[in-house]
Amino acid sequence: MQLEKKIIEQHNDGLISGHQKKFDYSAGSVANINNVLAKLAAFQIAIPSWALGTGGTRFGRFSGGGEPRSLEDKMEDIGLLHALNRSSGAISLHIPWDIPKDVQAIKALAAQYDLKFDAVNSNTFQDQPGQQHSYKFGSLQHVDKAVRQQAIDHNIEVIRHGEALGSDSLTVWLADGSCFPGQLNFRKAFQNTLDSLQQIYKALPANWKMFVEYKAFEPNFYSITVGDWGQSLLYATKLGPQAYTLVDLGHHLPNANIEQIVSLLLMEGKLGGFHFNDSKYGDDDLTTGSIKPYQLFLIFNELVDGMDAKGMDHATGLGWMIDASHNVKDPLEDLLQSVEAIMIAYAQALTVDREALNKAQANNDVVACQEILQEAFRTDVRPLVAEARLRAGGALAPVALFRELKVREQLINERGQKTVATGL
Ligand code: PSV
Ligand code: MN
Ligand code: MN
Repeated sequence: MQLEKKIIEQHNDGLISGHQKKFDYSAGSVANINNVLAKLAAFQIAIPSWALGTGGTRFGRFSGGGEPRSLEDKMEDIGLLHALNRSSGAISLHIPWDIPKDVQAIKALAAQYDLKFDAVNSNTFQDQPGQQHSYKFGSLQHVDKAVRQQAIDHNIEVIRHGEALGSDSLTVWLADGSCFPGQLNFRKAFQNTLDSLQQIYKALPANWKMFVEYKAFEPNFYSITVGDWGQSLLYATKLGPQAYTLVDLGHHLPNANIEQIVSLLLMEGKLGGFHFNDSKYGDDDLTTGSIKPYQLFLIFNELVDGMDAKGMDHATGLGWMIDASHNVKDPLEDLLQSVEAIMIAYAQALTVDREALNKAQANNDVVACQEILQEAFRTDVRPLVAEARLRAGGALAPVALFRELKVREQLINERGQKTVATGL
């Protein structure tokens, strides 16, 4: 199904007077409101192809019905999200789950839904049917050169798929590591991984970026070979100017100061992009902003400050992607909530009185610093985000419209109750 403009306009007509009052009030206190609205409208967050079905847990999976059965269905879902919020104009593919059968047809579909192809992701954390060597003991780090070569070849194949579609970045996340002390020689594992990444790096087209994603633990629980931002930065630095660190918010040990990590990576020109999600304990992959919205705001505060200092364009300077999926919500409603939370945090960060903050910091006025940040965080910027969406042709209340139109019921009618997407 594709949402007609007319339907969105009718929905907006019903809400416009209430919205206008809220927007006028909020806009009154924002300097450069048109500038803020233009930045919000330009900001696009890629949707991962694997988040469109209900996520499983280690203990079970409770499918929701009408889930995408193919890459075409996944794109249809993201097309719906983008029509509703005008901020989800990109898809991130995971290979081999999403290998296109007909590249030209997939590109035409992307154009129809107004979608770009974001980073392509390789998968050496699972064995695929018919695969010659197993990744049980790692992939790019493996003690056996033949296994490493298989994983290198896979990553190069992923780059080629991405090239054909018009993507311009590769995200490498490795489950490589060890579960028990003594299992692995850390230095050899690092050297093997670096050597493998170098082979992949050589295959990158000149305009491409490689994102090296780190994760503290899971599925290996004693050591992970790209376990934190320091290790990722080490790889990215040794690899060269096309390699960057990717920050997945759920991949840190509890209470890590992610905003400080982001600030320094950005300062060093080595921050590549994000996987947004939220968590209480580990890599929980919960809806972005559902647990720690203040942390999300503080991250965006560093991003806006750091990107402005370098004259970087917010929308295109880094890779913005969601990496969340779970068990109990409608995946599409969940993604609408994640995108909204990201847009709110970004809008709050855009409205921070930076001059006053700089002054307060220079005077060691700790109280004023907190007041300035919390003034922005506690101001309701939702009308600004809604106005940017309205001007871009989206819906004033995306989740409400999704429910009014009974989108899920329509997808179930179209695809069936028991459908399974390829993926996790
Ligand atoms: C791993 O936990 C991760 O965050 C990586 O980004 C993977 O590519 C993704 O999840 C899907 O498994
Ligand atoms: Mn991730
Ligand atoms: Mn993860």
